[in-house]
Amino acid sequence: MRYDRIWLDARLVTVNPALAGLGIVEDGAIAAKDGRIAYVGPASDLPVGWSAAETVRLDGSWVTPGLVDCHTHLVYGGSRAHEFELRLAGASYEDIARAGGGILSTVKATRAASEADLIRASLPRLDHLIAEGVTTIEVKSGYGLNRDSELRVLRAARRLAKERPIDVVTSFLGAHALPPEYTDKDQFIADICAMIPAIAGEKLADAVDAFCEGIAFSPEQTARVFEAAKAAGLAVKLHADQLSNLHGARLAAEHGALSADHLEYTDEGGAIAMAKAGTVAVLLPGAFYMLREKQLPPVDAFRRHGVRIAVATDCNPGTSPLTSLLLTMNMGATLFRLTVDELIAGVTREAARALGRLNDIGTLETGKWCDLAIWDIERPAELVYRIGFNPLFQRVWRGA
Ligand code: DI6
Ligand code: FE
Repeated sequence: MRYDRIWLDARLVTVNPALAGLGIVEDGAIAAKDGRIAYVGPASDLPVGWSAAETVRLDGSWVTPGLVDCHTHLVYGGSRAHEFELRLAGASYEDIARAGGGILSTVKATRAASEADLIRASLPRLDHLIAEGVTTIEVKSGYGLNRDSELRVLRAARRLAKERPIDVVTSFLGAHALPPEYTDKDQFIADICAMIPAIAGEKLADAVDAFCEGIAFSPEQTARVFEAAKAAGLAVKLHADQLSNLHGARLAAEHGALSADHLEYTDEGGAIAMAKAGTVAVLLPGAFYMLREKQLPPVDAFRRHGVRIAVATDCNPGTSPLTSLLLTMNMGATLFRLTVDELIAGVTREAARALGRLNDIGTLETGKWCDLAIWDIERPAELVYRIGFNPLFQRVWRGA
């Protein structure tokens, strides 16, 4: 067998579910051919007579799958740093929203931005994630809230994959907030549903998301969005039970959602429904931290019922201005008491599952894309333990 590239003397965190724990292989080798993994496993089991155009010796460095940030609102215009100052001075999220701030201030700035402006604003955020070994990112729309602006955000998100060596998965989050030109939420939902066929036709979105919450949209309105998505052949996911329990987790599960996200107020029934449907729980400790939330997501119920857990940055200008998946892992440990194994699986295998991409990425297994993060660490726990330190040695996307 002739490989394009082989990495030897590696310690592999394969996250292969057929192996125990994180699927660690000491004295491992991994080889790429045409961008995909052609061999992964103990160096001693390499096929006899292998050769490679390039051989890299890693001196015992750790290799994980490239990281997957499976929930972001990375593409937006403007900044909300001033609102953060107001909040520090005592203003509430609601005070700010009433004064025209909050989500709507980002909507205004996003609508005013060209596609080029949006790309320019998003690249530094993307580069920060890339510098920590992220090789796949999900990006949601939801700050445009009219046809033109939502399409522009989705196009900008797709363009990011041409500007950088990264895979971008997109979600249409038209049902994020009621824009100022509407008073009737049902009418807005009808108009959002009417946009979905064109978005699917142009392949601008891989999935449809919604914000099911008292301050956003009801379960009934969310269900209408899900039906429209299904009719257009798109997967669904949901911002569920973040600030109150509207049984969004159960609703998402009943619609076969890839994931339900946030979930602080989800109850045991929601966890059971998610387990049955195979809906991944995407936990977002950055938003929990930023909002000084007290209600913890029901991690034990998820574990008991076998719900898969992913973690993500939720990178957005209001409630999670976070562009570090490593810091997110640390927050997941300190705030949610997730284990190191859960967190590493949560930014690789389970994040890939939450995007419906597990066949292609998320673990080190033969046939998947050769997306790798190579780390200068002594043990995997260091990825979770350190705060504000980036031990990435090298990032590999599609074998190069
Ligand atoms: N949940 C959130 O926390 C954010 N969006 C959402 O669906 C809030 C976004 C913002 O304040 O801009
Ligand atoms: Fe979000």
